[in-house]
Amino acid sequence: QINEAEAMVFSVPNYACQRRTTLENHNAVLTDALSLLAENAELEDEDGRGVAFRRAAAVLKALPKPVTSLTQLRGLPCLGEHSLRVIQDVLETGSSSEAESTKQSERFKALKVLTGIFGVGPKTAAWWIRHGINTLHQLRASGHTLNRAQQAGLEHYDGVNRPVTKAEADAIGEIVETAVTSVLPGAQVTLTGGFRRGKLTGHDVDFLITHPEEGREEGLMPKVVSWLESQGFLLYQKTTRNSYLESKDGPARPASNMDRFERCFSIFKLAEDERRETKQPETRTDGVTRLRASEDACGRQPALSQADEEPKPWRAVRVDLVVSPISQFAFALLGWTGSKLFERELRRWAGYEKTMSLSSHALYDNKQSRYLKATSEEEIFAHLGLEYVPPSERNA
Ligand code: DGT
Ligand code: MG
Repeated sequence: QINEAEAMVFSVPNYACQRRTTLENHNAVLTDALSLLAENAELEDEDGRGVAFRRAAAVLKALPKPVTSLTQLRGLPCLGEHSLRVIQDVLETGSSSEAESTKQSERFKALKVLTGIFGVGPKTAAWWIRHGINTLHQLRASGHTLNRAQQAGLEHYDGVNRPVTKAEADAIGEIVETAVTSVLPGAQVTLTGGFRRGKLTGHDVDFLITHPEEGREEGLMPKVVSWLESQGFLLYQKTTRNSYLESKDGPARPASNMDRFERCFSIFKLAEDERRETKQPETRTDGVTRLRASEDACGRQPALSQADEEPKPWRAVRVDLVVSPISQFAFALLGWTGSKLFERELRRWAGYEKTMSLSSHALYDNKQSRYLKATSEEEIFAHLGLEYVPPSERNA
């Protein structure tokens, strides 16, 4: 037991975008419990409660040392009564009884299984549960009509719910790069999402595509998708068109955070040999990187989980593609790198502290009634009066 008087009292700024949050987490037991409760709130379609738990977890992720006593947390932001109760329970007993009982509840398990189907959200899952459907087996047997996304989600359930490794993300990056430069030479592909923040695994792979000449990116997505489809890389895809420039009020103040880029939600078919071999020049010449990539790619899951099933020479991977004009690229890059909470906090900071509106397209200054241009993420942070935070420190 550490003497309370000796224990360090922590201090962190209010907004996650003012903090540097690396992947090194000294309070994983606490943040796992709070994240589980956040996930449960989101699965129950109670986003407000979800955000409160996410904010509390993010504060603990930013601490330089493990928390040993509640008094160290005095004065910290975003720690509500409920979160503090959870923290106290973990500090006193080693685990959170609320998180543990939630994890074991039939409802949580059912919601998690059903929303694990690509194309199924909390509302659909809750509706199914009300109609006695708690498992994939029951769903299949029920004869409920599924839309195209859900059908694909059910068919590729195991692949879509298996973590994607960095090696697999790089292999898909190569395929996307080949597709994009085949249909539009000079176009550029950037890996965004969690992998850009340095995560070693992810639930999907996110890419941002642009062209250095404004306007050349128009109509690019259907061509990329056709190319990928013709090569047999897509198990499912749905493309939504850019409506930002077409909206009636023109490129006026973006009304919501809703993304209006050309976007493709897809499920990729990634062959075993592609997963094993990363053909990027830098990995080919760098023995160490390639060795690590191969280890990741043929690691535990395939051999073990598919041992008693029909072995597949490929796996399914969720991939998101977004096309942005170069004039909005910096905003899109910032908006698609995450984490989700970091993004939310950036927008909250912009609105409450700066009277500005930030989206993945633009930054609007409500006081000056004008857009603030930026060609880099650094410029956007500067407009917002924030110290620049690199992607690897946006893991809030
Ligand atoms: P993951 O994939 O679970 O390992 O983790 P992330 O951080 O890659 O999360 P993901 O893939 O859900 O989203 C990546 C980032 O893209 C996320 O931080 C926020 C952003 N994002 C996702 N969906 C949308 C959207 O519909 N609109 C906008 N503007 N941004 C989005
Ligand atoms: Mg992602």
